[in-house]
Amino acid sequence: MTVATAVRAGTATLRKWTAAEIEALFELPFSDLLFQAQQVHRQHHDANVVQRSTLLSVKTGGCSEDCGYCSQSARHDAGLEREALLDVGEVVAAAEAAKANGASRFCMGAAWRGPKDKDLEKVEAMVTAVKALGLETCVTLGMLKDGQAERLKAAGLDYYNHNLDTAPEFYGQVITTHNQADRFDTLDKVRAAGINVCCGGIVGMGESRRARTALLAELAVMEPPPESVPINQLVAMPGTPLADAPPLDPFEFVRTIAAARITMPASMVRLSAGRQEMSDELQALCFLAGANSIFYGDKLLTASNPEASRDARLFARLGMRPA
Ligand code: SAM
Ligand code: DTB
Ligand code: SF4
Repeated sequence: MTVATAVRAGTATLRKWTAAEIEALFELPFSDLLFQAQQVHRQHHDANVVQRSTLLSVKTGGCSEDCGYCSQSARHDAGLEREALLDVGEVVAAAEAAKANGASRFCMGAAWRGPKDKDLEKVEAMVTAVKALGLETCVTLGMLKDGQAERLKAAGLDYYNHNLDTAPEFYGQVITTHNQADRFDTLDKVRAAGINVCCGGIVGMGESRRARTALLAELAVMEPPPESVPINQLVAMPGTPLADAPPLDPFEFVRTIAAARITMPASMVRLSAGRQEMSDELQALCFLAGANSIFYGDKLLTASNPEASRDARLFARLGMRPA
């Protein structure tokens, strides 16, 4: 059965996608690819609804890792002040504001290789307090040790974000202080603890199309696929090794979203970092390609994101409903 036949027959979920098959999706005429993505999208989701998650950096800068895209690595000079872990009260105030603005999920990020047990106590308190506000909870803290995922689950954690970031063949050119085997180890711990998995990657780092398809293949063959799949467009942060990465063709970004939608039909595909640099028209194409979630609020972790009022205007123009 060809990819197209499988998609039309609605059996796409049963397929083990290979990078070559996903490359064939990328090679389709743009309109054909978007048509397939729309069909899959509408079989599994309300095509006019967008879920909104708000991010907060609860521990900024000074990270031991060397991820080439990241402003928070201690090895790059992106001009960031290194900050201590926030107090629970500050986090609750930000979560209340996010809820008042309409976010349904609150995601707390820390610039760590992984949490120390002592730090985790404070993060557990944050998770419990944010959950008590009636928000879904998500954290991204780096690599977890045995027992830490269970502690987070007991505190009320709904989602753990841990990205594969890029294809195995490109990974070592971007990050040398950990590898994808380490990432899978943490993803296994999260899944085993009964926490929903949020896992995606970054495009626009100078990777090949083949690398983009290999990343999607790794995500799509997970059993089960991640519940949330953030597709980040590189935000080229001054002072990082990727500050001068050549910009990606916007249509290639849309193709990446469409291929994520087709290969992971039931997942929430999040149009993640990079929206501030996108036109409304490009974002509309991403929604047409099957994106149904965004980061919402004027800041990501350290980079800026569109103001809530700009998103409200965009949704109104497109007749889309936030969730
Ligand atoms: N330290 C933890 C980790 O690396 O897993 C959690 C925080 S880290 C900032 C979370 C994710 O943000 C990364 O995996 C990467 O996908 C994304 N990210 C970081 N900097 C980015 C940038 N400049 N542009 C796009 N995405 C970025
Ligand atoms: C994800 O995939 N993207 C978010 C979230 N998970 C933690 C982070 C984007 C960071 C963008 C750059 C910055 O704000 O420093
Ligand atoms: Fe550290 Fe995460 Fe940034 Fe890598 S992406 S340098 S692990 S904060």
